Amino acid sequence: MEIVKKIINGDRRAAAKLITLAENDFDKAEDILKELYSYTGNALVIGITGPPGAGKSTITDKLTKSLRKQGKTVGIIAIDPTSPFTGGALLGDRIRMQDLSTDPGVFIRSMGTRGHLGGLSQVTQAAVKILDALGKEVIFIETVGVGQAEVDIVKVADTVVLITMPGMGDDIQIIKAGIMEIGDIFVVNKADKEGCERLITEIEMMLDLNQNGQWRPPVLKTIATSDFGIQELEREIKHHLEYLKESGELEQRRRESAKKEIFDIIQEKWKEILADSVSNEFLNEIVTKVVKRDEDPYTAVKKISDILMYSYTQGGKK
Ligand SMILES: Nc1nc2c(ncn2[C@@H]2O[C@H](COP(=O)(O)OP(=O)(O)OP(=O)(O)O)[C@@H](O)[C@H]2O)c(=O)[nH]1
Ligand SMILES: [Mg+2]
Repeated sequence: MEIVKKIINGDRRAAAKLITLAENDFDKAEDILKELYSYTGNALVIGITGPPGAGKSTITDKLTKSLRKQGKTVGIIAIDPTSPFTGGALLGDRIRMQDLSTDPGVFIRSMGTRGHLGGLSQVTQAAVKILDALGKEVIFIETVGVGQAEVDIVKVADTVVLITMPGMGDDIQIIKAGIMEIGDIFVVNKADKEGCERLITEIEMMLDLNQNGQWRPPVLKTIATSDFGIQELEREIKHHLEYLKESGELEQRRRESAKKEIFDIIQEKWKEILADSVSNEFLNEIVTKVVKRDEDPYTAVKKISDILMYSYTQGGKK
């Protein structure tokens, strides 16, 4: 396939086009992704997550610049939070990474969290593969760690860097809420602000309580805007990668990531079949019956499943 050849030869425009296709019409992208798959699996994937404004983009930018100095190529997938809470992030990200966007060794792609027909997680995983096949050696996924969907996205990364900052009021609550356990490396950014040491202590204490597995996440201090602590962060990322390889956890993680991807795709596919083969009218009727106790939800599901299976075997949809 022409586009596959182009991507593996480093054609950025072809890569950008395929990501757009995956966003707009996943079924069509799928045929190309199938062929691309054997050219993937070489990149190191780093998830950068944390509360809005913690410094994720600034840190990604600094790490990228350092990697570029070492001759490594980099891909960045920034998931733009489209909630009003963090609105305007897109412009901010663009401005902060402007000088990177002219570097042919760096590929930056922003993706919205809404309006995906194909499911964000599935599309992000496709984008990672596309950048991987394009030859990017390190791929960053930046996403705000506030919702389950965003947390799910970085779970596919080899290493997850959880960035936080002092002065968020009840700081620790934000990291406690579900994302704590996914951090392999903790960063307290904005160490130039008050409350940094206290936050570090709180995180350390929490890690002591939640210690599971052999890897004890380090807690680092950075001032991203002035490069302070960035080198150490880089060292820790390398250290974590070594640990992953030596302990066999890299393989385990990649297995889990593949499994998650398979299930994401199954879910999206069946959702599509559901939307295509069962009308809202019919669904509403069933719901009414269930509410009135004319039917139980289990039988309702059985009836819907029968329709789905029929649709599937009739080849109405893949
Ligand atoms: N004082 C101080 N400001 C910082 C530091 N790091 C980043 N900033 C500033 O904090 C603001 C937010 O930084 P970003 O890197 O955009 O944060 P982010 O986590 O990517 O933000 P979202 O993507 O909007 O969630 C910017 O104005 C940065 O210049 C730091 O270490 N100290
Ligand atoms: Mg950002």
